Amino acid sequence: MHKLKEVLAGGQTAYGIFSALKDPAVIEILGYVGYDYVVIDLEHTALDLQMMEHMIRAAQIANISSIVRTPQDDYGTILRAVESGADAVMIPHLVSKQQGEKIVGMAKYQPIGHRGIDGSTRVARYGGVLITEHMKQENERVLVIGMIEDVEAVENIDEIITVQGLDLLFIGPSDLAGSFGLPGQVTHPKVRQAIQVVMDKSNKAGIKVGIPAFRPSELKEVIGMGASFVTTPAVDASHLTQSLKAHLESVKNM
Ligand code: 3PY
Ligand code: MG
Repeated sequence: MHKLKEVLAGGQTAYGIFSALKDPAVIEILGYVGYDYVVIDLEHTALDLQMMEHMIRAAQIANISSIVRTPQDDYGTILRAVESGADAVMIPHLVSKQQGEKIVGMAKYQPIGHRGIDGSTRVARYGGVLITEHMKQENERVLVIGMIEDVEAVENIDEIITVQGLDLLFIGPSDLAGSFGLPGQVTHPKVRQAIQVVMDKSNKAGIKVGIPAFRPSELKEVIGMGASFVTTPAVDASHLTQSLKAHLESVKNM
């Protein structure tokens, strides 16, 4: 069982981070410092699929679960992420039950979905495992995570949480705030209230929810709201920028 699944199954909070830095060494560092999972981001970066595969390989070496956030709900990226060995796929802008069924169908083999069958992929050990065994293992291993980050998704949450095979949800506060016409105001009461509704309904349905904690001060709050997995700091690239900026300022002021 990979680390994210194990931590969540144990009822503990899983700690992760979005990686925008496009480098397998960063993934190894994140694993070695003790993160449970990393989100390898294909939505907001120019990362190519071959480097994505090296980053997944690095995650396996450093015992950290790999989630690939795809640019959209497309078959080509979802399939190639799981075939490269991603432990989970995270699909942005999930807004309906129908779309949820579509993404589960792409990421999971039958009888849950209709993932394309090929036994020669990296995750199938390049043809080294029995295809039926491989399909069974993959349906146990791969997690499908839908992102809730639109007002429409909040409105449709009762239906979305009924999708069979949708394992987890992850809230995107930045886009959600934007969707409310409140860009940048992730802690606005309207946004916070919508997040609370999504968390309450999802948790009641047995679907655990993740969310970024943009500031360390938000961490306790989002866990109190019902989050089971968090990204903190939210993104490796922003963290590097801020810590280097603070360092440079402090040495210049010595
Ligand atoms: C968002 O906040 O919109 C995200 O996608 C995750 O940070
Ligand atoms: Mg987003």
